[in-house]
Amino acid sequence: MTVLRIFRKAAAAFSGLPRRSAGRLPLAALTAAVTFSAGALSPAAADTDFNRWVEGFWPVARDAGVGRDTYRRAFQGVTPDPDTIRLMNKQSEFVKPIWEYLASAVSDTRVEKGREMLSAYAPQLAAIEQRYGVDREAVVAIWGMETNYGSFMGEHYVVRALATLAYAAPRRKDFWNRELVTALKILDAGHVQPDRMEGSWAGAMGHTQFMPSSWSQYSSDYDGDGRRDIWTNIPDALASTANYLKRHGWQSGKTWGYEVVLPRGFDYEAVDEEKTIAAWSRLGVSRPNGRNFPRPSDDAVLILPAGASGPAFLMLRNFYVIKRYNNATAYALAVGHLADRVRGGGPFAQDWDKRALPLTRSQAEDLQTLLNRRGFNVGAADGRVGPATRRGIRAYQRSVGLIPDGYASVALLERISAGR
Ligand SMILES: [Ca+2]
Repeated sequence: MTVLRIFRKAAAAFSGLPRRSAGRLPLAALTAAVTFSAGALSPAAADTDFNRWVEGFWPVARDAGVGRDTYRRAFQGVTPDPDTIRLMNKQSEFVKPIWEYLASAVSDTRVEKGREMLSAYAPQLAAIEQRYGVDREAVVAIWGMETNYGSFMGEHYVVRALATLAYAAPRRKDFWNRELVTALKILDAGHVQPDRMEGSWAGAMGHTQFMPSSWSQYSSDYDGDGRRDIWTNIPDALASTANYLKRHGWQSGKTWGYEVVLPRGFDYEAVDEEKTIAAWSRLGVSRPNGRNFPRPSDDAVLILPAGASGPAFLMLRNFYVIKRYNNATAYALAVGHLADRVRGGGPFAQDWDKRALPLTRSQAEDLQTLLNRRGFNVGAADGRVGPATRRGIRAYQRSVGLIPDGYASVALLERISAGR
């Protein structure tokens, strides 16, 4: 699952995740990719090598039940995908500030279009809501986030993208092999024609950007024509998204979370903890504009996506279900907020503090190294800010009398670099 999520994340970067520009090319990249990008072999020679690989892969597909004709049609004229080669080793360096990400992910245009889709597919969405218990706005919001309501599905032929990865990716060959076999089985069963099997450079497919393995487990045949067609049949795709959320534990009739306001003198030790909403209320946590929490007994986690100077949120179970679609806080917050906006809600009440810039990957590595050196053990310095790093940051913040919000900001790095 972890691998799947990493690559779904990579795939979704092209449909609206925090966009990160090119960073360092790791040494591991200098394998098969060189064959195409740096001219170690001529393109023709590379294609011959690829063709041999395609022939060699046939027994694997055959043993999985793929027909010879399907295989031949699927690979007709297929060459390695240069976009996939270029992007498969790209390291993310920049982390887009969450306010910039949200501004583009939940733009007025996307909100407007979401409302149009809600009305255009009203009967289907009502039936899907009834069947899966997932509210229509959440389904539409994921559709909007993944492919801008089907206007951008990636334009890559899925078999080509996955075969390129199975052939040339320096790591996780088994994963790509399995995804490719599954994609071929989808063609073999006639769910979609090869020329319509569109997806991202990393094989996330159709309106909902499912990897083939997700398609196998979670796709749905809404109209009952025997095909689970997430590429050209919008109700099939929307039902598949609802099914995915339901199967990952979506709680019917509940929201994803709430924007909240923290009281003066709030004890930030409670950040990242889970308590009932009633318990949060007792600590003085409230909703902006005097609104009530509808269900005080729900459990919720308090998060500060950009530190103590930005908006705060109480996240319910459904927020973490959305993260199963794409394991990024910014993504899940954007989906939840887009759903609320599509439903008629307004923008967040609190402003982001745009000075609270997040760290790039290499800056995060530097911060981790410095924290380790100062005795705040955060584990390996890998440039990824996870729970261990946040714990270390909080311990450091406490030790120097800062608000322990655990946020890895540029200001924090500057301070610790200066030896303070
Ligand atoms: Ca169908």
